[in-house]
Amino acid sequence: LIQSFPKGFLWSASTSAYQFEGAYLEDGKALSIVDVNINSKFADTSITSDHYHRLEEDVSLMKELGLKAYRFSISWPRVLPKGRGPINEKGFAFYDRLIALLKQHDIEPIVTLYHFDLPLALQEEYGGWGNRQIVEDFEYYVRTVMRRYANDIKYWLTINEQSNMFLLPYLLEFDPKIDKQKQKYQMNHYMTLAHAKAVMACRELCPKAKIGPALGVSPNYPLTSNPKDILASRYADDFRTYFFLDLYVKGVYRDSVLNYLKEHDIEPDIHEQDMLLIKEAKSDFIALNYYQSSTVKYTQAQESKEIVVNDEGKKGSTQSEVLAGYYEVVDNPHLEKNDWDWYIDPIGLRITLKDIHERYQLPLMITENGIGVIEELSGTLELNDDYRIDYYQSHLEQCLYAINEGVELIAYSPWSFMDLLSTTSGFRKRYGFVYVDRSDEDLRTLDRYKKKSFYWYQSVINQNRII
Ligand code: BGP
Repeated sequence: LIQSFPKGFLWSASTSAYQFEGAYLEDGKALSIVDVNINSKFADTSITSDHYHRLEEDVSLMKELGLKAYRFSISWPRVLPKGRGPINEKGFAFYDRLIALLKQHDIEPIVTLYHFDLPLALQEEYGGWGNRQIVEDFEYYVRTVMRRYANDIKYWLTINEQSNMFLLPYLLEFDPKIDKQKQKYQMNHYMTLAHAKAVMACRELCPKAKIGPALGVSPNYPLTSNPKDILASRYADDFRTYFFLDLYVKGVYRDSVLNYLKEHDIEPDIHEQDMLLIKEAKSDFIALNYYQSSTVKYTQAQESKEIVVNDEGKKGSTQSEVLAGYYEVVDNPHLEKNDWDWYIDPIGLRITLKDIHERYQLPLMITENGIGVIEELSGTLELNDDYRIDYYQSHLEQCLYAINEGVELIAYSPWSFMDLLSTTSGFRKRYGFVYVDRSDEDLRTLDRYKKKSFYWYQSVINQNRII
């Protein structure tokens, strides 16, 4: 195995606005749907890691880590508090400073345009992603951002985890009067159009930049060699991964999913021009968020079930998804999992990279990969997160195998640069290379401490190889 990564490889790390910035009502920022819908069970969402007030310190840590790139998201309600209309200059000033600092330190910004944080104003006004109006408003937001940063940003990510917004219960708001599945597929159609509008805006406003989606992916293994389980695994791949990628890359609705939508009478409202736009707006690369694999078996269940997330970190409390007639998600006896029932499966990453490369023939980025753990500083203010080093080491090794076999992997951006608010579980579930001194209940000093993995990642970047 060749140990080195390609020249110019983008060693990065990731965060997102609502999980990292804090200051959720400061300097003119308005609330987003995630600010109000997520996590209040554990930690409030107003301060998170206080990055907004510690920008210089945090970028210095990125520099010290040796990052070649940094993935962050722009908060739509920070720059356009009402979702459209007047710009919030103070909100933009924060990103102006961040981008200028990154450039000063030769760190390439990778910008996510949408990371779950729809302006609450648009949800209240017309139902957010449930209304076609969202496509126009998203385009206005994207064009406003792209005009401002046309010369600064080389890599744009459109929408974070369209697939998981679909799967997880709390990332979207639904109208209780309309069938939920129908709404989900309709919202998905509008998101796909919004993504396509962003791609077209990029072609026009930032012709030298590259743009693509950031999708949450897992391979779906069959539980046994029973052909019914094999079929279940293929369908799970269709519904959870290829459905989205076919729309982004090929501009088509996948037949198996379309058939399901027709049979259940939940086809979205698709205009003829929609498909022309979606087809025209081809992505330049595919960004992947990979945490774990999934295993499925055939099911005779008559009723579908949504996942019930294990947010407490009590092993075994996840209630898995069932798609009636197609597949049921089950345990994998061959893999270890963390306290939140997330399987640790580095080989699954190689399988995913190879598979997506072969199907879509586009450059790939890994925009999230990591392990959530309950952690406390020791008495000497150290944190020996060897498990995190092992996790990254083993996943990077699989990336190298994939690269050696022809996969064009251009970036690795683990989750997360620093401890931040978890989407499912508040502050107790930590992912960072840098520890933030706070708990769910107590804000403490909010000071930053480098974990052992920080120094490990620093050497990896420095040597451009795994060590
Ligand atoms: C992804 C999201 C991130 C992040 C990560 C970890 O789905 O894009 O925003 O939160 O998962 O998830 P969690 O925080 O729930 O452990």
